[in-house]
Amino acid sequence: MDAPERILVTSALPYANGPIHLGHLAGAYLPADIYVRFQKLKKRDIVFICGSDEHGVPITILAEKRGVTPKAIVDEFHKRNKKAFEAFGIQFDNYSRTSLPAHHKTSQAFFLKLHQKGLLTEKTIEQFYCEHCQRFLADRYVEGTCPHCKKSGARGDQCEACGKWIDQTTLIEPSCAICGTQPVLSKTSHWFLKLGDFQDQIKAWLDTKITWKSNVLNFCRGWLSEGLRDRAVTRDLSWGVPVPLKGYENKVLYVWFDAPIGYISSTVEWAQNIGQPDRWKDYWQKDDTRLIHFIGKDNIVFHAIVWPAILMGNGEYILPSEIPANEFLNLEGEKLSTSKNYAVWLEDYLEKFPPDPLRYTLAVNAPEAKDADFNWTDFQSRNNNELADILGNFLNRSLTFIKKHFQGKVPEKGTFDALDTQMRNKIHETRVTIAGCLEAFEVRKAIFALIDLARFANKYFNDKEPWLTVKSNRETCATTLHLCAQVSYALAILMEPFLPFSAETLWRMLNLDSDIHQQNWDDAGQIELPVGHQLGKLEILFPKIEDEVIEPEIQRLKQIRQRLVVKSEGEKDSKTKAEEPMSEQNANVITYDDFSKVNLRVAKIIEAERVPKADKLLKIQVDLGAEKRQIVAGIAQQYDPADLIDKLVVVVTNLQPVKLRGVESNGMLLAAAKENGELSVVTLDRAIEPGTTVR
Ligand code: B3M
Ligand code: ZN
Repeated sequence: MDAPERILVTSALPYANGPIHLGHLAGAYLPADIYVRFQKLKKRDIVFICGSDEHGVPITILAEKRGVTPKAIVDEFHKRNKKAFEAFGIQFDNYSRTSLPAHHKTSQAFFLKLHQKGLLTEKTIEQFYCEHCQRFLADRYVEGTCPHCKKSGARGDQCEACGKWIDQTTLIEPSCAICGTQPVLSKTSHWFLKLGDFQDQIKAWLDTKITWKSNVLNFCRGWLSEGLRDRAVTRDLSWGVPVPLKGYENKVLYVWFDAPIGYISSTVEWAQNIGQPDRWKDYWQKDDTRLIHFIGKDNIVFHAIVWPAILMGNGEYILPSEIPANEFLNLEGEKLSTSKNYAVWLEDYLEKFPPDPLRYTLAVNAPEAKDADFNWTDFQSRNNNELADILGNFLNRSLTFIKKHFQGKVPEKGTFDALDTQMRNKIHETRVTIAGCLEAFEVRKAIFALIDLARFANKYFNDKEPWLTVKSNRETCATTLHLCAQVSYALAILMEPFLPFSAETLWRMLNLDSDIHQQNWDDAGQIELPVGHQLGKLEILFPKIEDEVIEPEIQRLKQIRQRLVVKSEGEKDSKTKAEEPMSEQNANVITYDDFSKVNLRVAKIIEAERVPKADKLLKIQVDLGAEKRQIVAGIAQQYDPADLIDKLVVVVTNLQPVKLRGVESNGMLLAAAKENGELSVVTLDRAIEPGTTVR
């Protein structure tokens, strides 16, 4: 495919009703970020757009459960998710929010235009109404048994168990998600997009997309063969974009109507921020722009059918060029579940580990063609056996050798023998292979090619035996290490899209003061470090991850899995409430013996300080009467170290010690944890000797 004039990349706008987890990253964010970073190194005109999806029922339900406003929810998660993405190196050019007035205006204009063009139709339909809550139950406000697979816990829009879309009135034993009351059917009016009218147009358009991934095309074919039907684009809710029509003052646009328009609003905001307010039009209205939507597979129908129909109906915008949808990521062999807390949350991960090993593991296991699995053992071995032992090892041994035997300066290059030439050619090949894979959205193959270059380079180093030639043939030795320095330079550029933080460190080690993120992709293997160039200070790029830090992560997930098995055996028909966190009631009962295994003691805090680069962690020294101990606690956002001194707290003393951010923690401090992550340390209400048992 010819290079387009410009590229607009979007990642699905995450709902601002919870934190980001690994499943999100693997599907819509990391592959997009890798692609965009690569295209930026290729010096393409490209913009990467995202933002929070701040409307919809998942948000209002959570707000009601917490007794706060939807605005409080989205404010919190917008901020947290934006920060977590940044810390993970996902470099959006703009991260907007759909609750902004500008987005409301754009969405309303879209709606009105379709309305004026006769592409919407009004219908009076029957909907469930909860007489207790006195309102219509939109989407997930109603739950029941799925009419297709007969599993309980299906919601008014979709069944999670079988994935089928549901007409809420067909739910068996429906109940209100908030109060549990059985709702009644009542009449209400809504506007529908006449999607059926777009059947031929959508089909003809999709028929031209022969290079699209088969998962996307098959999914669409399924929908088309059933015949596209009109879809309601308004809802009986008070949170969302108000419907701009008389008589609809109490209704809002359906979240899936306004959310994709959020891509446009976010691009408009980006253009304003860079001081070129009309620039967004180039990306949305010029035919020589390639529009690429990175999404997870659950979003295919919206992006490949409904959204293009809305764009066709509007007529002023280009259509998506590519929709590289990914399959799902499982966790330790089980389906991820946010409501059961069976997930690895990005914020938690970043408290304990650096970003790049996760970027690497998720890229190697990208769920491109089928569902994939993340497990901690694999994560650990990918880091230790591949990043550290292959990539890190090559860089470390080469650069250390140059430091030791060539005063840290890039050695002279002599004549190349066959092996040298092979090594040099391998750099070129790898650059071309990775580029080809990334153009085709094949992140897995691309990262395999990267690690393969490092593997080849290690073998080259071994075969050249520079530790012998340094004495026997210094010119050959210099040539070998000259080439190793050039491979290191090329590796820094080639790894930037995948491992941007390590690429930065490597750039520093090579003593280059330019910005690695601004380099030119095609320089890898072409531009060389000059002979005599002085290397910088060497660092370990990929520290090994020890069993003792991985074990607690494995155990946490295992415990949740066990609890879920007990739960699903024990309560076949009881109703599951939407977004219900694991509560004490449904966790299984333990015996007194189990409880007595936990050793709890009174401790007095004698010292506390922040852990560098971990904004949640405090390093605390406690007095336990007979001994003193160090504990790392995740309370730095609620407590100033100074305020903790002399506090009497409760500590679990017989936990296996762990290392958090490289700092040993020998025990756990008890704290009350609110759902929003806020913590309150458990203290004693009178002076008790440190070391006293707590029961
Ligand atoms: N917020 C759904 C999701 O997070 C939705 C994506 C919107 S993209 C326009 O899966
Ligand atoms: Zn109710």
